[in-house]
Amino acid sequence: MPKSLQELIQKLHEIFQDNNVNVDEVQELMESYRSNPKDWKQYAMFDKLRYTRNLVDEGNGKFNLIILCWGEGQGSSIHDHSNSHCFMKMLQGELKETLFDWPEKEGGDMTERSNRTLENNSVAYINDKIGLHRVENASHTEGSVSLHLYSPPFQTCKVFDQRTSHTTEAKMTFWSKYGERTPFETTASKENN
Ligand code: 2CO
Ligand code: FE2
Repeated sequence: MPKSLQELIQKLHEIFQDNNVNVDEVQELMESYRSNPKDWKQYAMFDKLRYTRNLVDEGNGKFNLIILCWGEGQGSSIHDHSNSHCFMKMLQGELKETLFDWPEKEGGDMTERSNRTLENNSVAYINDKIGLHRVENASHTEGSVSLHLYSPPFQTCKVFDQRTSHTTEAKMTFWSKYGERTPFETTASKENN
């Protein structure tokens, strides 16, 4: 059982040396780490306008490990994961995850398939075969922090307008990398989903 985030990262590197990802193994490993804010607070930078994406580790090119900070009421658009695996572990607070089917055609409303609340230390998994999701911090009193593993890493994803199903490409950007705020020039206008 990893006793720190550093130990978890070390074990993830070992697992991902193998080219076949075993989803259950990764999910169980991430679940077995008990969140300790001392391990990750250097990466946890909040913005008052939107959720932030903070790069922690590039997994030897096999995965990206990112800490996302969700202020009160902040959430994502409906989005896909560019054919990657997405693991999402709660480090602090709670997040609401709402699942959607891929739209069959543009013009119609996207209806919710289901939703659930992710509690601290739990790990959720999604990929494009499972569907699309929206993630939000519904709390009015507490920020949420989550640890995301994407494999392979991706730089863009699709975002969807819930009313029309209209699809656009969004660039994935980092608010910080390795605990250092990303210079303003490289994070232009269209951050996150
Ligand atoms: N996929 C979103 C992002 O990386 C966060 S929602 O959880 O997968 O910005
Ligand atoms: Fe997502």
